[in-house]
Amino acid sequence: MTLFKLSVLLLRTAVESRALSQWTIQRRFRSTIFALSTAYVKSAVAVFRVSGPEAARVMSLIGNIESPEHRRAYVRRLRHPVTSKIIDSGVMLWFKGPSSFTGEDVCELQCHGSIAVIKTLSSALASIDGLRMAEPGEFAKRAFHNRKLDLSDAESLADLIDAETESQLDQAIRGSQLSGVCNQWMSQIKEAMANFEAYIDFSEDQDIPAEEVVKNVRSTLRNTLLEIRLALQSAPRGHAIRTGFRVAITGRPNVGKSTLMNILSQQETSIVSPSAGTTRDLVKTTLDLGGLPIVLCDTAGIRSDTDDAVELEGITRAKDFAENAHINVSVIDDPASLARDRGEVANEDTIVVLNKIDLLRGCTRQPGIDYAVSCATGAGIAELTDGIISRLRSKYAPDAPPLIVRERQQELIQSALENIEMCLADELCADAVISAEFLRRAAMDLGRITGRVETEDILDIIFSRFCIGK
Ligand SMILES: Nc1nc2c(ncn2[C@@H]2O[C@H](COP(=O)(O)OP(=O)(O)O)[C@@H](O)[C@H]2O)c(=O)[nH]1
Ligand SMILES: [Mg+2]
Repeated sequence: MTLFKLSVLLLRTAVESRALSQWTIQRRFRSTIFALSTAYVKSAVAVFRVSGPEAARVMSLIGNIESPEHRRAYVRRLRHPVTSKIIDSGVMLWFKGPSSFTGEDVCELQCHGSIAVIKTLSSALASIDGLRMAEPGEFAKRAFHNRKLDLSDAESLADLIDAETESQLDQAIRGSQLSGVCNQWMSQIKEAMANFEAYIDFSEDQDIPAEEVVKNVRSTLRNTLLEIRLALQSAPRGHAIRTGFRVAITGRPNVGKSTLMNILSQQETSIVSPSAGTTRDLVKTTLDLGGLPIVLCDTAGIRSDTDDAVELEGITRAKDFAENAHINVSVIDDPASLARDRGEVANEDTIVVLNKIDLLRGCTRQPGIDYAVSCATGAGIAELTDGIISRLRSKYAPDAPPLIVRERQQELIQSALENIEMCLADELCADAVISAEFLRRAAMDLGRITGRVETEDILDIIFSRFCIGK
């Protein structure tokens, strides 16, 4: 059984190591790429970026700058390299590789953000031999291959650019620390591996007790395990901050769900109508509530007295979305219907809102009603908004922003955790070869997060296996 397990492990790792070594092969980039780095809209300033071996020629042909100095800005008339016609006056910046974003020679061109200037400069750049327009993400890809960024850095950079709310910004900055943390975990795992390897190699000659090895490994990995578990706990929160907290608005037809949706999103997103069954599809909009990204969703009114197939499908979708939402805002317009409507949607995080208090006389507050509002007069809306924010904050956004934000990262870290746990499982620790193998797999998992399993690591991982049978 042990031999069988070992051969399966060896086979799988061999296949993975091959894939990884192909992944780390350094590609050489011969071409020089350029792109407009700012948006293609009329604006005060536009920036072009050029990267590659011909970047110096761009400085010369467009700005008449020979032998530029590293990190220096030159104010110049920008000329078309073929016609010599002046296109604009602007600033040209020079970054000598490898001290640049991509690690190659980079020239940055700042011009006026007029559409005509942008178009003419684009064609001027394209007319230079050896230059071509960059593909999406190609600058970052070159930075990765030239070891200026690792995969996890590139992911945080993308998150930083996509960030629309403060919490997404905080998280993108925190996410950029993930590669450092993974490298720390990796070196602790390698340290633990060394214990097993010493045991495998030398236990016959020197009397190394197995219990001693297991004890050392356990103490080396105790903190690593704790940190990994903690980081994994925050992963769902990280994912929610990146993609938005789902907030559903549910309730019976005509209670004012669509009206509330429009007030919260401050736009006419949903159709408001006195006739029941107007909203059928899920109507979603994204918004920033107190720095939190929210995906707010208006849903079909939930009722049983309809046999309209489309409406019934809408009701099914409404329930599905609301049951999986971070918060379900359940709207009623009659305090008496509370008992009946409660439990239509199974979601622990439900906020019950009594709407249309402008039409209600007497007591609108009663147990089970969290907020009483009027979408018509605006009464109570601010309190409701604060309530949604504080509910989300207390549950999903305490203290530090999460470290793990993507499913890819989460899966790899989860797999590393499982491999470490397998290694430490008592009966397995009895076999040092298998235990060490699990640690190697954990190290490979973490290496995939940054995309930087060093060639040395791969060689170690492959060749250390030849010690088996020594
Ligand atoms: N008086 C009053 N009418 C409201 C209020 N909120 C919504 N309505 C009206 O109730 C009707 C149904 O609203 P709607 O948002 O379409 O309800 P939904 O079916 O739950 O989406 C519309 O005629 C709205 O103008 C409110 O707070 N007070
Ligand atoms: Mg509606």
